[in-house]
Order: sequence, then structure tokens, then C-alpha cells
Amino acid sequence: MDTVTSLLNSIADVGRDAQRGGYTRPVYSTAELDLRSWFIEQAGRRGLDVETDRNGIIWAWWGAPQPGALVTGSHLDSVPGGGAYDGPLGVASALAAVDELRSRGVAPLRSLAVAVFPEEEGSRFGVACLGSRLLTGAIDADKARNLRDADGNTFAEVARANGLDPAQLGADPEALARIGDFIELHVEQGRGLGEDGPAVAVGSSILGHGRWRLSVTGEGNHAGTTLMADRRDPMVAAAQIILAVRQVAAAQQGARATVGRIQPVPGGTNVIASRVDLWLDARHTDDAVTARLVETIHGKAQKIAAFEGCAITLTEESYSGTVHFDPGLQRQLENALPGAPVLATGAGHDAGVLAGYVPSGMLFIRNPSGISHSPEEHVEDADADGGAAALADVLEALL
Ligand code: HGY
Ligand code: MN
Ligand code: MN
Ligand code: MN
Repeated sequence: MDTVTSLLNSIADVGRDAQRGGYTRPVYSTAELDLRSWFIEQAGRRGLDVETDRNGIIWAWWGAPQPGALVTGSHLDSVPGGGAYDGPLGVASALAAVDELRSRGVAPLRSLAVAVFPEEEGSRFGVACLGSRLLTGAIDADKARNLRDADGNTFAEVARANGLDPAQLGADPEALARIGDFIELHVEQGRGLGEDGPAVAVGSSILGHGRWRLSVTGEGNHAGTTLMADRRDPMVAAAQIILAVRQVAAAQQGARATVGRIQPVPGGTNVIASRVDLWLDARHTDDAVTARLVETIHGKAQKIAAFEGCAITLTEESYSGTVHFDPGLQRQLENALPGAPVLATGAGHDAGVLAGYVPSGMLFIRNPSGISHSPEEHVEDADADGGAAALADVLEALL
């Protein structure tokens, strides 16, 4: 019987990023494909029936695929330079929980599936939770097909190269109906679980969050021959916009806004950029506040751009409103794990997308670093293994 720790150790070398540290495992990269193969092999070893659906979601079935099944799982893709646990912890824990349930002699009254969702981070095609959004129809299939990665490949092209039929991407009511309840176990991504208390929490809600692209267009030119007074430099505008983002978010109670990615075009040391794209990630529990926040940022960005002689456009790439997990299911999780704290999270998850369609819930495992989306993300071995046992408790109560 594998432990979560031994399962994670077996993939510890996959997708390591020597430059950034941690792991870089974008969807359908060699690293993520290796992890998908690893998962299929692990599921096969357990006698689970594996299928990949038309949106690239992998399902491993204990019992026949049927409507109303209990489903657990997470994702295997990562942000650039991410930690070892965001995603894989939930997948490895699901496999270990299956082992645990079997060793307890549990005879499920309904089928159980372990699911792996592609492109949860949106780090390749820009839209987080793309797999669950496609499954549920939360994203228009045409919009998804036309998403592009940094190399200009469309999602449709990459999906085809990975054995999917681009025409078949999108809402899959039959597959969705098979989810009776969905449980995602995940590393906690803040300091919600202290050293002395329990290592497992039950999730209550997900902060509303979205992504917007700001494109600032100026005039590309020569760094040596263009007088300072003659420039229309979008980098200078972008720098001020980033400061404005912080200022606007800091003035709004409970808001979080981040520019974590910026791309100058063409991007040369001795070149005044012609365009700069920057991506805004903004979050707040009140969707109306987030909308106002983005509007305020847009207004400031327009003024800044105009002052620098630049033009600006703002495009929403994705948005997910605040999610409260199914109260009935949450109560069942709390009952299965007496004493477990109840935690809200500021991070998005496939469980959050699915919650709009089927009862969904989450478990969070202590992260003593309080850091995530970074190599510093950490889970103690004992907590990881305890987490899988807690997941088994929850699944046993729900099966
Ligand atoms: O960005 C997020 O909130 C998540 O970790 N996908
Ligand atoms: Mn995650
Ligand atoms: Mn993440
Ligand atoms: Mn020259």
C-alpha cells in the first residue's frame, strides 16, 4: 500500500524547474503528460478503470461509471515554479484513500471515481480550471478552442495533438451527471492551520476572482537615439499601472490584486517596447466590489497611458464569483472529521467551478510555510498521510 508521501516521492523529479526552483508542469507539457501517465499507471495498479473524456479529464473508476457517483481528485498541472503539493497532493491522497478504504474493507454503495482535471492553473492558456469549465459548460467551447499559449498554439491544436477531438470539446452533461458529490483535497495556501491545531480543515468558501489583460500600446523605438521627451514608452505606463493596482486594492478592505506577469513586445534591452501586456488578478468576496475595483484600475490605467502617449485596452479573460460550498455536504464533512476547523480560501479550485452544478466540498491540509505558488510550499509527511486518512473517512461516510 502506497502512502501519499511515497506517491509524491515517486514524482518528485518530474517537471523540476532548475531556473525558477520548484516545479513547472503546464498542461500537456512533457512534465504534465508524464504525471498523467503516472496517474493512469497508479490507477491501473489498483484495478481502477481509466478513461479520458472529451475534455481531457481523466477518470479512474472503482465501480461502474454511473450517474450520482462520489468523485474526488484535483489537478497535476502547476504554475511556473510552483510547489510540489498544489494539485498532486489531492490526486495522490485520492489514490491513497482508495487503498485505505479497501484495507478497511469498505464495500461502496455507489461508484467512486478519482478525477484529474487539466489546466487548473490556467498557466498555459490563461483560463484557470479550464477542464472543469469545459465539462460544465462554464466556458464557451469556441472561446476555449481559440485560447492561445505563449507560443501561439491554440488550445484546439494542442488538444488535437493530445488525442482529443477539438470539435468535441465543451459541455458534457453525461459526464457531469456522473458526479453526485465532488470532494477536492488540497494543500492549504495560507496560514489558516496553525502548528498546534488539527492538520485538516473543511472548506467553506472560495473568494471571487478573475483575470484581466491590460495591453498598453506605445511606439517601439531605439533606446539610444530616442530622446526622453520623444518617447511613448508603454513600459513606463505599465510601471505606474502596477503601482496603481496596489494602491487601489490596498484602499479596499478585503481586496487582493496582483500583477504577476508582464510581457513587453518585442522585449529587448536596447529597445523601447511597442506594446506591453500585463495581467491583473483581482479577488474579493463581493463580486460587485471586484467589478468596481477593476473599473477603478481601468480608469487610472487609461489616464496613465494617455499621459505617456499610449493607448490601452482591458480584456476580461475569466471570472468566477464567490463560491459557498454546498451546506449539506459541508456538514457531512464536518461530521466525518469532528474538530476540524472550517476555512475559507482565497485560491480558486475545480471544486469551486463544479460547485455551481453539483454538491462540492473541500479539505485543506496544513502548510506550515503559509506559502503557495512557490517552491516554499510545504506539507509535513505526517500531515499528508493523515490527510489521506481524513479523506478516506469522508469518502467512507459518503459512499
Ligand atoms: O489561482 C488560483 O487561485 C488557483 O491556485 N488556481
Ligand atoms: Mn490547486
Ligand atoms: Mn494553484
Ligand atoms: Mn541598432
